[in-house]
Amino acid sequence: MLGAAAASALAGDVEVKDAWVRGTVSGQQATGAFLEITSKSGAALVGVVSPAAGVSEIHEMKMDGGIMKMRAVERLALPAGTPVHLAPGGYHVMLLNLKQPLKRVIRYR
Ligand SMILES: [Cu+2]
Repeated sequence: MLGAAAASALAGDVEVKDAWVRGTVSGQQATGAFLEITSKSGAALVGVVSPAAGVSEIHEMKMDGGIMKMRAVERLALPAGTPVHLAPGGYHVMLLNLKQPLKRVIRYR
C-alpha cells in the first residue's frame, strides 16, 4: 500500500524494499510503517497514504532536551541512488486513526 503509492507517483524512478508495519493491540490508534526507498535520479517523499489509516504522516525521531521525540516532516529527500531507510528509531511512516487493528506484522517486497 505505501510502496505502491510512492512508486506510482514517480513512475518507476523509486524502488521500495522491505516494507513492514508494526502490528497493534486492540484499542491502539497509531503505529509505524517502515521501508527502504531508493530513487534512481533523486526525488523527495512529500506524502504518504494508506487505506488502513485515517491520517498518514512522515515522521522523524529527534533528541529534544534529552528526550527522544517524533515530529512530522513535510519532505524527506531521496538522494540519487542512495537507499533511505525508514526504520524504528529514525524516519518512519506514522499511521494514525487506524481503521482497524493490524493484527500482525505485515512484510512484503
Ligand atoms: Cu511517528
